[in-house]
Order: sequence, then structure tokens, then C-alpha cells
Amino acid sequence: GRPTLAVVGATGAVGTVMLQILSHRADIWGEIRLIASPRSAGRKLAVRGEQVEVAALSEEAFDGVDIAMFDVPDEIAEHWAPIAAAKGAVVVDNSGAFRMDPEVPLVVPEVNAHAARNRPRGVIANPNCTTLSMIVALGALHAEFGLRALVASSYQAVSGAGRAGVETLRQQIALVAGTELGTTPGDVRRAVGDNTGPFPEPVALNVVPWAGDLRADGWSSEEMKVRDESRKILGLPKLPVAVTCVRVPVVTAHSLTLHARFEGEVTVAKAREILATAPGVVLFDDPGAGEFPTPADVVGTDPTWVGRLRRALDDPTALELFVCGDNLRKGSALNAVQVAELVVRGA
Ligand code: 2RA
Repeated sequence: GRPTLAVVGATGAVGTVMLQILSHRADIWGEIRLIASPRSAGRKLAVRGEQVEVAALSEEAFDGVDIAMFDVPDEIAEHWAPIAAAKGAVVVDNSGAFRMDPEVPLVVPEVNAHAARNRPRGVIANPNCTTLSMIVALGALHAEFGLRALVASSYQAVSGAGRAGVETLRQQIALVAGTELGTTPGDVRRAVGDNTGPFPEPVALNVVPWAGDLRADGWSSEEMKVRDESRKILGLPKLPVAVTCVRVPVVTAHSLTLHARFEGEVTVAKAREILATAPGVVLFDDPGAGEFPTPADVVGTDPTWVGRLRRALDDPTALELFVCGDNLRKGSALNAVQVAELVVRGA
């Protein structure tokens, strides 16, 4: 029969998008079981045009499940993913709990589908949304040119921080709309008060050079994730990576600027050819005609969009580019669904 899929964390920001994506892709699934915290159990959610009741997370909830996609906090994943795996499910986990475990593959189907086959713990990890927002384009360039170093800056949407992030931006925008705030030091902060939600500073009328928690020597956890995960996915454990992660007042779709240095000289013509034909990538790059991707245009779409492609002025081996993608789709839910489909196809 057709495989049974469980969606664990079905009511969250990413879980909601998982259900939408499952409702629109070719339907390869038998039962789709929705699982969430006991607080959400009993709610009904639409998937494939039907209302499905949410079950509470428990051992029995995994009975007969072939593949379980998890989008839950790290400590919940750490506890429950091994339980689901012990019951015979292949777990596709979107938390940070297993990504750097050497016995857990970290998979982006367009880049390293082969890695999904070797999963001794029964767990496959889904990368962080910031890594995923650039890695399909970067992976295609690496396959042809051989990546040697990466410098990146992110422009991250508030939905990366879940529903609370989106609520915070909306409330702050309501407080500053129609005012003349943003003209004297601290005026936005005073208008917003303590209402900074998951962010350390106001995000409306602002940019905040911070995402995640503090790590050693002033780096943020988000910056370390981009570095560590890119190295693992590309199979370049020593790749020099410098990242600065920044939160911007965008609801959904992460963007990044990349400075990528390769083994030898590169040409924009060849890079355009690679990106124009790479699966999952759309090259939208004609600045003379005002054409480059922006979050407002790419939100709700599946591909990684690339614009502003240039060769570095002072280094013929390096490219500059701007990438943009929906952090809830390819950045999280879509990649997890693609990995689940890969497993079903026998990868
Ligand atoms: C963010 N990548 O955007 C993080 C969390 N998934 O906040």
C-alpha cells in the first residue's frame, strides 16, 4: 500500500506550510497523520481537501508510520525522533538537534540527494532556513566551478522566528504606521516599548544584525549554522565561511548576498548558463530593466531566485550574487517534503 506520513508539529508556522504543500504536490501518500502537542490535539486542519483531526504526540501516534516529518523545538525533536525511528519510521527532522550529527545526513535533494541513503539512526536532518535559502544556487555553482571560500550576509524575514516573529512585526508596524518615527535616536524603540517579541531590538523601520543565540567570540548560532551546514552539505569540511545574519522587516522570504570564490577563473556567461539550467533555481537578473528578485515578489514560490550576478571586480575567481527564497517553503517545509518523497522513491 501507499506509505503513511506523519506531520509532527502540524499546527506551527512551518507545519501549516507542510500541509499546504502536501495538498498541492502529486499525492503519493496513503494516510497523512497530523501530530502536535497535547495542547493542540483535537483541532482539525485541512490537508488534501479534507479535515483531519490532530493527534497528541505519543508513542502510539507513530504506529504504522513510514515517514515522519518533524517541525518542533530542538529538545522535543531530540526526545521524540529516536522514538519514532525505533518504531520503524524514517524521520525527516527540521530542528537543529541532529544536523551536525555525523550519523545523520543533512540533505538538500538538488545538491546531495545521495547522502539520504546512509541514515544509520533512521533520521535525516533538514537544514536551517538561511542555509537552504542559498544552498541550491551555491551548490550548482560549486558543482561546476569548485567553491573555495564564501562570504555571506543574510536579510532574514521575521517568520523565520515562527508565528511570534510575524505577530511582533505586525504589531510594531501598527504602532509606527503614519507617524514620523525613525528620525531621532531611540524614537522607534520608545514607540514599540518592550514589545520586541523574539528579537533583541525593534524590527519595524529597522534592521537588526542578530539571529539566534550568542556563541563563542561574538558569533550568533544562526551564523554558525550557515557555516557548519554549508560545509556538511557541500562536502567541504574546511571551507572558509564568513557570515553575518541580519533580521529585516519582511514577513516571509529570506535573502542573502554572496561573495563566492572558486578554484579558477569564472565568467558571468558560464555562471548564468549554470544557474539558468539548475533545477530549483530561477535566474531573474536584468537590472537595466529593473529585474531582480525581492522578498515581496518571491514569497509563496518554490525556487531559489538569483539576481545581481557579477564577477568580482578585483578577483577573476569570484562571483557576487543576490539570492532570495521563501524561508517557509524551500527554506523548511518544501525541502522536508522533497526529502520524504526521495525516501519513498528508494533513495
Ligand atoms: C530564523 N533560521 O530565521 C532561523 C530559524 N529557523 O530565525
